[in-house]
Amino acid sequence: MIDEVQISRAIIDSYYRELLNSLEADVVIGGAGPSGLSAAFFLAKEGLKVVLFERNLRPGGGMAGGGMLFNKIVVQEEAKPLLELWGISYKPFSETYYVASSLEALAGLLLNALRAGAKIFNGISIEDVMIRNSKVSGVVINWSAVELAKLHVDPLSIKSQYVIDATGHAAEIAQVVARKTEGKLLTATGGVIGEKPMWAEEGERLLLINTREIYPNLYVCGMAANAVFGGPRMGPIFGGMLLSGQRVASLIIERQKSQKNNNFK
Ligand code: 48F
Repeated sequence: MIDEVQISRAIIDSYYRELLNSLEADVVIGGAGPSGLSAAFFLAKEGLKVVLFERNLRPGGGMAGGGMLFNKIVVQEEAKPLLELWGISYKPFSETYYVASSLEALAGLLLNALRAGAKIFNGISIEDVMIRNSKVSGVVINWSAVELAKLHVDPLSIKSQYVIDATGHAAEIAQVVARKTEGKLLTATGGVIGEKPMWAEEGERLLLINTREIYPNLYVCGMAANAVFGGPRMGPIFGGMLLSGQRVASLIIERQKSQKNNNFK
């Protein structure tokens, strides 16, 4: 016998438990695009408690659309090992370019991040942060449906040791912090400088340099990193996004390790 109420109970109970268990995290990530998912994978694989909030119904950000809805992505040599790590098939195209299905890339990355243990909540937006003693200490969330309908509904808060802004071109979390601290980001202006016009090679190069801490305990990766520091956009080459997620994860993992070592001294 199939009982509708039992189905409802199963969904509400398991979701509610997962959300309750996510109120305090090691790392909260805003945005499930390629860079956010890559960061989630590497952090969760290392055993950190990772909670990711994605505004849209479907994760993936700009990845599924490939280039102008041609659903393929291009990845350069440096990021090929990541495709292999996540079991994403690809084909070489000329000497140093590889092409993958944007759908397979998204599916492979998402599955790997989930299986590594990252908790991903879709349909929830980060609208604000918590700051204590001049350090980011968590995020403020609300249903995206509430945001879209402009309903006057107060949000809820999640505590986190680190927050990663992986919200893409809009760098939404960095924007909030810049505004609420009156320009205390670690950029030349103290604010979000804004992304520059398309230049794929320079954009990819700067992306990894720009992937870093931008306010105490707030990191930025992916397109948001170039938006914060004024780097160019790069279009549908995705290697940099995946490597940026890996880089932000390694910065946080190294920091965690050195803190632990210091505690033992
Ligand atoms: O834009 P997006 O894919 O960011 P990314 O990881 O990758 C950029 C590429 O897709 C592409 C590119 C490649 O060369 O330039 O654009 O940097 O994904 C960002 C995700 O963040 C979500 C948004 O819905 C998208 O899925 N997002 C944005 N703001 C918020 C958010 C927010 N305030 N709270 C939660 N999710």
